[in-house]
Amino acid sequence: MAKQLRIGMIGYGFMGRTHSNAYRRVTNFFDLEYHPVLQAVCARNAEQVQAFADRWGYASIETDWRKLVERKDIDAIDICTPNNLHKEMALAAAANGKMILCEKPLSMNTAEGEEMVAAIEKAGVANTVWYNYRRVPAVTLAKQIIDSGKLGRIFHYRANFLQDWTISSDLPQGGAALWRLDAAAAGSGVTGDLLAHCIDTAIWLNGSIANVSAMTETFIKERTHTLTGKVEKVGIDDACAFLCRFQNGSLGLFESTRYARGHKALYTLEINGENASIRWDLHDLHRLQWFDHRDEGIVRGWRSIHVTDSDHPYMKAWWVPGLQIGYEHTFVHQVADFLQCLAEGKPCSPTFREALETQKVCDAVLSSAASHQWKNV
Ligand code: SOE
Repeated sequence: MAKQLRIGMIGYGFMGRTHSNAYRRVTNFFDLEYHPVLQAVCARNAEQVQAFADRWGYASIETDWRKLVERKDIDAIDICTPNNLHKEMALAAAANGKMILCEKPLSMNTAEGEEMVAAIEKAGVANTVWYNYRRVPAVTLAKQIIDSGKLGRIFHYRANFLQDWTISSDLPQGGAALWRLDAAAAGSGVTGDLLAHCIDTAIWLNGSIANVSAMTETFIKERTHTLTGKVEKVGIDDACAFLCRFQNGSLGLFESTRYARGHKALYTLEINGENASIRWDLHDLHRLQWFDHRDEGIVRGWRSIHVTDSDHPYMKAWWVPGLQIGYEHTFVHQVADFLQCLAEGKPCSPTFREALETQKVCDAVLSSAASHQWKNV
């Protein structure tokens, strides 16, 4: 008989949908001791949250998240709200002994993140942060290849996350869909929203970042605020680029913007070692590009590995070799890993503590951009 993990989710936006889909599908594909149960979903608008609950199969609703975290019939709280609410919710959930799955980035800044780490470690509750791109099979495969030492000494790490959806100056800031443009809700712009993904993957693949030199720009300085109706200053970074040194001596180059016309979610990464290089591109997420200098000269070149074989990470659980999976599956993988770790009594990466490392890099990036100086992480 499966053990139940009763989920109470707060928020039902884009991430609420990806997480709900993952909870619903995970046990159809993965053999797990724990099975998620969609116990309750919480948001302020009763009518809308009920409609969400009906669509996704949640057994009940709440309109006050404090009630949700106190409920005895909930084992884990999933925080899918704007970033400014993560800390308060995580502290309350931890105080009530709940496990926590928190959307990225962990917090608004390092200070908040430290409080959250202290609280969950004191409570001793299982926790994870949804940095989903680690769990694209091709990215997990990159991790396995790098860890096997095949690349040799690492020289360079390069990552981009490019979008174009905020170019119009008519786009307001704040409110349900556009809180990412409001510094009070998001903490930062592309640094916390997009580069945080790149940084999380980079630290996972290539180790800690020692120091950074960054520049940011806010191209549209004022936008109407949805909540006040007034034209207000924009406090987020629209674009950010930074250089860094990793602890292993390699050099990093990162760029993110929401002003790269034509790019919708172009997350790319590349790592160059003395023997070999790896490239990956979210728009072609099931492929890993591989170049090995040790191949015989006349056939040496970039290989495109179609990461769909049953010996590739996660793929055994899905269809048959050659048939690819996509974006939503990364969230299914994260739930599968969380439940598996729970059964084994192990932490599920990235934990709050690991995600705090990303937060520290984000803070160093923003501080470097503001001061025009290199900053240690
Ligand atoms: C923003 O557009 C966004 O949805 C991010 O918030 C996500 O984290 C990223 O995966 C895709 O882009």
